[in-house]
Order: sequence, then C-alpha cells, then structure tokens
Amino acid sequence: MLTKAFEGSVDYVQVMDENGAIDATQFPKDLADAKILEMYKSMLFARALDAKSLSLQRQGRAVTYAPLVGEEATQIGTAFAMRKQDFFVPNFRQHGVFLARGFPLDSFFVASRGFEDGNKIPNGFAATPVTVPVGSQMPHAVGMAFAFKYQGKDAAVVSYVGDGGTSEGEFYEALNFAGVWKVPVVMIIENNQWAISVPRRAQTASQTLAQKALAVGIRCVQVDGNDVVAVYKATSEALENAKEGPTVIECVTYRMSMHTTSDDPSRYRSDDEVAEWAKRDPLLRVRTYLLKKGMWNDDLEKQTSEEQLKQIDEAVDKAEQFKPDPVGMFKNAYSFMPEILQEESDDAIASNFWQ
Ligand SMILES: Cc1ncc(C[n+]2csc(CCOP(=O)(O)OP(=O)(O)O)c2C)c(N)n1
Ligand SMILES: [Mg+2]
Repeated sequence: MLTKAFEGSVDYVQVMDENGAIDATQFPKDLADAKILEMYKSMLFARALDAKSLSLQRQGRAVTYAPLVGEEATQIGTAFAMRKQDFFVPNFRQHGVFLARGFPLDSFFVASRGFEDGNKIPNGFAATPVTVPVGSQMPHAVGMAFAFKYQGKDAAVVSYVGDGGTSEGEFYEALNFAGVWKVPVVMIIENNQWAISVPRRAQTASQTLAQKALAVGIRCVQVDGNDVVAVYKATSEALENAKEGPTVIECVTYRMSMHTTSDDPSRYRSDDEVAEWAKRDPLLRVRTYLLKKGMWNDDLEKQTSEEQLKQIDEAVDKAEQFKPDPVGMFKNAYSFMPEILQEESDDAIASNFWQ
C-alpha cells in the first residue's frame, strides 16, 4: 500500500503590484485608504531615518549601523498590524518597527552613538531590546508567547528573524516548541535575500523559508515583502488567529544597501541584481497608488519630508547633548557587579579617562 503521509503547500500573496495596481480579490476589507496613507508616511519616515543614520555613521557621529532601505514594507506593514498589547521581539534591523510603534526618536540616536542608555525600553513599550546573536531572540519570543497563553492574556508576540537566522538551531527549536504548545506567536521571516555575503540560495535547499513551518504543524504563508498591503493583511490575519496558534510569515524583500556600515556588498553581488530589485521599491508602488487616488502629490511629499527631517534633526541634536554615565559600560554585562569589574570601574573613575 502506498498513500500520502503528508502533503502541504505554501500560498504566495501579493495585493498591490509594482505599478500600484490592486488585486481586489485579496484586498483586506477593513483596510481604509487613510491607513495606506499613514503607512506610506511611516515608510517615508523609516527611509529618511535610515539615510540620516548612515550619514551620521559616515561622519563618525554614530557606531555601526544596519540599514533597512528596501525593507520598509515588511517593517511598517507588520508594525501597523500589531495591536498595542502585542509584544515585539526584534533582531537588529527593525528600526522601522521600533519607530512606527512610538519608540522615542532621541533614544534611538543615543543608542546609535553606542550608549546602552538609548536601548532602554520605556515602560509600557512592549518590546525586547535589539538582539544581535542571530536566532537567539526566537526561543525568547516563543517563551513569552507561552507565558501569555498560560496567563490567559489577550496578546501575541510578533518576532523577527532574517533569512540567515532561519538556519540557526534556535529558530528550529523555537518553531517546534511553538507548534507543540500552539502559542500566540507570529514569526516574521524578513527574507532580504542575503545574510551578510551569503545569498539565500546558498542558505538552504528549502524551496521557501515559510515551508519550514509545515514540518512542525504551523500555518504559514509567503508574501511579497515589498507590498505593504500584503504584509499588513497577512500579519493582521495571523494576529486574529493567534489564540488558535502560531503563524510563520515569510516576507520576500531585498536588502537594498549594505549588511552594516562595516560591509561592502559590491564585493559579492552585482549591480544588475540591485537594479532589478530597485524596480520593486516598496515605496514607489504605494506612492503611485495614492497619486492615482488623488490622495498624494509632489507638494505633500516635499512638505512631509521636510517635517520628518526636522523631527529627525531635533532628535539628533537632543541625542548629541546626552551625557552618558562614563562607567555605564561596566554596568550592563552582569546582573551583579563582579569584583574585577568593580575594580576596573573604580580605576576608570579615578583616572577620569573620559575627559
Ligand atoms: C550566532 C551569530 N552568528 C553570527 C553572527 C554574525 N552575523 C551578524 S548578522 C549575520 C547575518 C544575518 O543574516 P540574516 O539572518 O539574513 O539577517 P539580515 O542581516 O539579512 O537582516 C551574521 C552571520 C551573529 N551576530 N550571531
Ligand atoms: Mg538576510
């Protein structure tokens, strides 16, 4: 006897194409154009913030920076779908999500200067801090979602992982646990095609990254990650369903810039590839859509950009006036102060090293 032990497939969803045209069969019923306009402004803001951060780093006014340009639809679409009570678990590239959820802009720039004080999550802001060890945030996200379920909370966890991150053991462990316990977690795979210099095709032989969820009984979908409407739709649906269990959403997008400011992508990828993806710019299609609807024009774009830049510049000024605790660097590694670190800290204070 031969029967099928398992059969599965993964849907791909695009609602707004590269030309701003809508597939009416996929358009979310509750999504007003006013919200698409807000998302567009938020995407513009994320891009402006990105350009400013890069410029500050190049001037020696900020530490290493991981650009988000190209990934605005994935970040803003997911951020707008989240409810206030939902918990956001980032890796290190979701500056757009932080800002769209109301993280203080001046704190963002304090962190950019390399001071831990800026990474402090304000009271009531439902997020963990930036996480650099790839994949390590995933078990935390699933553990938190387990706690929410146990406590009967009406909240979900929305966690982010890169295409490279989906090869980590912690990703699979988290995925398996989430499936078994049916916890309220939405895992966003921000597939930007590159893990530093390792391309997506060399990362895994899996046809999609989303399908990794099928092996552990989790619903999954792949969306055009440069289509903010598709991303918003998939995330909203996953959150509505979170009480029933987890969802994995693979957002297919592209890292238009370098991995971080320490990287030079021209050494490992072609200009043609970048140019090809530039045609699928996530902002361009929303702009076209809003122009056609008569909800946007060049004057509004100029005015909005000026206002956003002013807001960003004011935050940078404030952040540059921030005086960090000079021995702060000794304080955040342990929950207690080991003797040897205390000695180093005392020596540092005695020698006034920062003056
Ligand atoms: C456990 C671990 N291994 C290696 C690194 C170095 N590293 C930092 S980011 C990165 C690639 C991550 O790629 P991906 O998950 O696709 O996220 P992206 O940077 O593209 O957003 C690597 C290897 C790290 N931070 N942590
Ligand atoms: Mg990547």
